[in-house]
Amino acid sequence: MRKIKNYNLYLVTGEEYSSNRTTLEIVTAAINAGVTIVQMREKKKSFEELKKLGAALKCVCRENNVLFIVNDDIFLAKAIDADGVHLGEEDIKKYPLNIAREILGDDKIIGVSTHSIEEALRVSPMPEVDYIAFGPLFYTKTKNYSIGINDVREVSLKSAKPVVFIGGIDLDNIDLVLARGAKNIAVIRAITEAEDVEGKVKLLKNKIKQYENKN
Ligand code: 3NM
Repeated sequence: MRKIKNYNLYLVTGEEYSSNRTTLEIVTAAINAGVTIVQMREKKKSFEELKKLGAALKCVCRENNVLFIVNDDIFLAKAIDADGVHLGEEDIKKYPLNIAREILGDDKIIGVSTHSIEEALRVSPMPEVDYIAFGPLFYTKTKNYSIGINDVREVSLKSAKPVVFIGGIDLDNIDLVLARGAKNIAVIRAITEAEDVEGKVKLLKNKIKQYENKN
């Protein structure tokens, strides 16, 4: 269960970027069109609201064999029996990875955000870590900096675990990332802000497939 395969289109949710559609609507459409991992990341909802939404999202994910990851909160991930949790620096300060692993158990996926090549190469070999995210590559509304694409190739080659690239990725720049060896792409707005969510997912998936077929 814990092994993450490559060539995923990974949707991170964000109701504030969903143009008056619910996260459940966006996720359902995105899964229909081929998203393979979903992370629930809703910064404005309470624990109880997240528990309810999480249960519904997990249901759609499970029916479609899609991994369901919860952002930030180990206890929420455990409460809704998600497939795993995605942790940032602040989360790890509160609950070091060995504690997070103890709480979650061996079967759950732990992903960790990284923002530099040094951090990526330090974090990826840790035994508790199943994948890393690397970004933000491009300008994105949720961060006040971007790190660019210079290290995409090296991180792809040297990371001990699968890498999910994130941050401002959309159809107009995804080739720059994939051509440098990226195998997994995560997005919020490229999908949540799309007028035609299914159409957009299919286009992004096709890009990832093109590079998968080349390898
Ligand atoms: N984490 P969009 S970038 C949630 O680099 C998140 O750790 C990032 O949103 C990181 O695809 C990011 O809309 C935002 O740019 C991604």
